[in-house]
Amino acid sequence: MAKSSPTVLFLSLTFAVLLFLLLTSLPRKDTTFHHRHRRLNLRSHLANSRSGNHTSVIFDPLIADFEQRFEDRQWEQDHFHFEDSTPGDLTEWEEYMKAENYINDEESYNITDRILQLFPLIDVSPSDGRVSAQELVTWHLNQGMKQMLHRTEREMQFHDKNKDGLISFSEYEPPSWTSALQNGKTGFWGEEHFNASDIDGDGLLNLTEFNEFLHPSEESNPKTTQWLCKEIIRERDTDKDGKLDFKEFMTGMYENIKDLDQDHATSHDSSESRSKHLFMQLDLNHDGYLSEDEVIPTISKLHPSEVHYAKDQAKYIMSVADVDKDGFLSLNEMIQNEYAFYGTVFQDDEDFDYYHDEFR
Ligand SMILES: *[C@@H]1O[C@H](CO)[C@@H](O)[C@H](O)[C@H]1NC(C)=O
Ligand SMILES: *[C@@H]1O[C@H](CO)[C@@H](O)[C@H](O)[C@H]1NC(C)=O
Ligand SMILES: *[C@@H]1O[C@H](CO)[C@@H](O)[C@H](O)[C@H]1NC(C)=O
Ligand SMILES: *[C@@H]1O[C@H](CO)[C@@H](O)[C@H](O)[C@H]1NC(C)=O
Ligand SMILES: [Ca+2]
Ligand SMILES: [Ca+2]
Repeated sequence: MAKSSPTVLFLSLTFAVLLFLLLTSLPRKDTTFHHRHRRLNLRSHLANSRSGNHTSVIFDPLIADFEQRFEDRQWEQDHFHFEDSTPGDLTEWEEYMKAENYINDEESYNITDRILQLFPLIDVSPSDGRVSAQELVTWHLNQGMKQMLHRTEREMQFHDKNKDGLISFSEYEPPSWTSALQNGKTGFWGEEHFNASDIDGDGLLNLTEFNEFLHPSEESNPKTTQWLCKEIIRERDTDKDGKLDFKEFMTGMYENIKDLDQDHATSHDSSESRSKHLFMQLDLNHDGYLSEDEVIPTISKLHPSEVHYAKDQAKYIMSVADVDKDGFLSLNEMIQNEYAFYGTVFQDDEDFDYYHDEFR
């Protein structure tokens, strides 16, 4: 058989062309278009706050503004039953899609640029060209508190019937989803709770006080902390003696707070001795009961505050983006792992075949 047979030449050429096509089509999917597999989604806190769920804090204030706008609109419709749209307006769905398309278009919303702009705002204590875990926690906490205060202002408008900028207990009507918890004086949104948030005791809540009323776990005012402790005991105090014995502690509390016991977390003790150990740690005066003062350390587990969520988020981001594991994020690490910061709003579009088709 001749070496230069035209058939062999044809076959090897065909093979080469096929190989070329295969090689050029593969990397396109995995690298070049990598980022486009991810789509940022706007969400609503409203659905979650209705069921008492906490949603994660948004890293970029620009995205938070978008979400807030939709949330406000949804909230208005829920509370004031506004018409969905007046003629000529875009419908809510159209505006929503417009905003989502905006933040998913690299020309209009450039994530790398956003990180470049936000970096100096996060890197502040000290401004040393790298972001520490603590700086990340502070950033998320500040964003979370800002978003929380905005929602409180909105609630305030709704409840403030006489428009004096203050809420009286008779003006306040708890949202319908809490009706099961409500029995007038005690319990969340009851009169005792209201009074505890009324820092200066004038019978009216201003914005600061109302914000604390809606978020008692932020524990900024000692009266609220004291009320919360009373409530923690009341909910679990089956024999109604005003304190928790070991049995009540085990039935109503231990499961949710067991990782408070840091020094025992890694030991191999039996679970019974671990729970006894934690109970004894909390029972400061060793009388065999937990009193209101003694359950203060359990608040952070039973009613997690914004700090808790901010820490969780910072921990997650550090685990993904601190590539050299030096405990800091360099600007480069942030840009290389930019989607880690948008973890709360992006969705891998594996589930979204529509976008697969569009980008392939
Ligand atoms: C709230 O969280 C619970 C448990 O994590 C979940 O089952 C429920 O679907 C969530 N509710 C909403 C509205 O997301
Ligand atoms: C996004 O911004 C970066 C940094 O300024 C730039 O290098 C990149 O080309 C921009 N991308 C687009 C699609 O404009
Ligand atoms: C709340 O405070 C008001 C006075 O501002 C008082 O009249 C009322 O009895 C208090 N309610 C409770 C449940 O402590
Ligand atoms: C609300 O009242 C408290 C207590 O008097 C005060 O510390 C706080 O600054 C007030 N907040 C606003 C927004 O006026
Ligand atoms: Ca005790
Ligand atoms: Ca690092």
